[in-house]
Amino acid sequence: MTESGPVDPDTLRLFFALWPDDATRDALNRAGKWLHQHLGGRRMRAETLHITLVFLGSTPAEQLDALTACVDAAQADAFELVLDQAGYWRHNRIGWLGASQAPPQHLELVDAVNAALQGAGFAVDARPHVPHVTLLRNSAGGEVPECMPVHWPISDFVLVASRREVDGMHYDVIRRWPLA
Ligand code: 2AM
Repeated sequence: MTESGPVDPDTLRLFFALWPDDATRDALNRAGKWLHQHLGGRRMRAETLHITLVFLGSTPAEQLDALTACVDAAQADAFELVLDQAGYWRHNRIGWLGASQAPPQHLELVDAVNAALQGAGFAVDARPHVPHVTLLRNSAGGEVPECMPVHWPISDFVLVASRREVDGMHYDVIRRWPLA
């Protein structure tokens, strides 16, 4: 993951994401506190919690208009995501909350955004999408308990620019698209 490096005002670090409403954010933040008691590590700040749909990384700012225009054509339906599984990935020391069964609408949304981007000539990540909210970083891991499900009503998706500041990553939602 490349989140650091020199700041270039002509380059944006971008990703498409699901951004929680206030009630879902509270529920995710509570899940983060709970998982932290089991796995330790560094909790993500409440205002940063999200699910990445498509990661773009460094993108020239001059491509922003073309990027948002092509995604205007991506169509997908609203849905509810049930995050019912906590987990830990040793390779990146992340503690996460995810869906044991991602609904088809979620995968269709990821496919629609990827297809729109590819059609406009943007390079997208070829790795399979694993929907998850990162709750903890730098965790040593441990036994992952059963979790209380978080029900997240999804009615839109967003484009986010990330900035590294002294107190950690900051995410600016720069565009929002409603789902049908
Ligand atoms: P993570 O939480 O699993 O690390 C902003 O950095 C968001 O983009 C995070 O949700 C992060 O996922 C994801 N991300 C960062 N680098 C990535 C990469 N190289 N490929 C895919 N997703 C990435």
